[in-house]
Amino acid sequence: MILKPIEKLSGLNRESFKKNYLDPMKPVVFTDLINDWPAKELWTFEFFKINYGHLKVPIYDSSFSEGGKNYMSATGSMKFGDYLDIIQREPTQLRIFLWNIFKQAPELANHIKIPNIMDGFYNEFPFMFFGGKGSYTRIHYDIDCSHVFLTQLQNRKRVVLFDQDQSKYLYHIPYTVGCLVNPIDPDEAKYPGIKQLNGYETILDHGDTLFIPSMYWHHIEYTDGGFSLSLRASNSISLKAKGIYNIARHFAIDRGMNFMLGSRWMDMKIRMAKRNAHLA
Ligand SMILES: O=C(O)CCC(=O)C(=O)O
Ligand SMILES: [Fe+2]
Repeated sequence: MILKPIEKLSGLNRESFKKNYLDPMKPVVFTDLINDWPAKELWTFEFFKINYGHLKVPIYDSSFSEGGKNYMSATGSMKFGDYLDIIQREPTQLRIFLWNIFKQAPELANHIKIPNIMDGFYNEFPFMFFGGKGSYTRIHYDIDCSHVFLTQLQNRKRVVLFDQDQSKYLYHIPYTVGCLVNPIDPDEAKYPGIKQLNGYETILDHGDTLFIPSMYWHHIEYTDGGFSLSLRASNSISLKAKGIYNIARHFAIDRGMNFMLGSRWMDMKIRMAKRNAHLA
């Protein structure tokens, strides 16, 4: 497996971003995209605890992607302040995933700004991700096919990326946006295709923004307890159409089969993933 470091740049303008990263679908880290956001300095653990600690938040653990009962759903809920205490204090697998905090706290939108590095940002879908030290968001690609701008706002996280052309060596699980391989802890004996993998990696520091091109595989490891915010953008009708198709297929086929067959459906998909990698 080869993992190349992702370039970290400041001062990128629209033209050079389009030419060198957006059009060729190449990831890059901006070190200065949010320099004008009040959130960059304001949003600390203490800030959220004092002002929003009372909110109830959905909590996820590692069963999120493991098929069966908890597949793709929250494990429970907790007071936001209690959750922040935990991730500040100790390693934990507990995460808050894809949380639109602005629905409960619309005034927070004044602390961020939609970048003008490209057109097509969805103003209504800023999501937040929180995780404890040692937790991870398993490798997946985003089902809606938008480009993602992931900004680190507290401490650091490690991100590993792969283009779609690597799907077979990742043992992509059919009908899902997930795969069998864990790129941080690769088991080459079980998944020999891993040796062919060619991807990217980076550590996001406070204030860094990672451009994840549409449909790129991403695996995120919380090297520290911390949080980030993602903004999404789509610059083409065909990407939007693909996203809608993907979401419809997921709900019709994957969730439906999971409902009927439970963990047997996951077993079937795993066999298909292994067969595809073997053929490749
Ligand atoms: O940071 C994370 O834990 C997950 C981020 C992610 O998957 C996304 O922004 O699409
Ligand atoms: Fe994602």
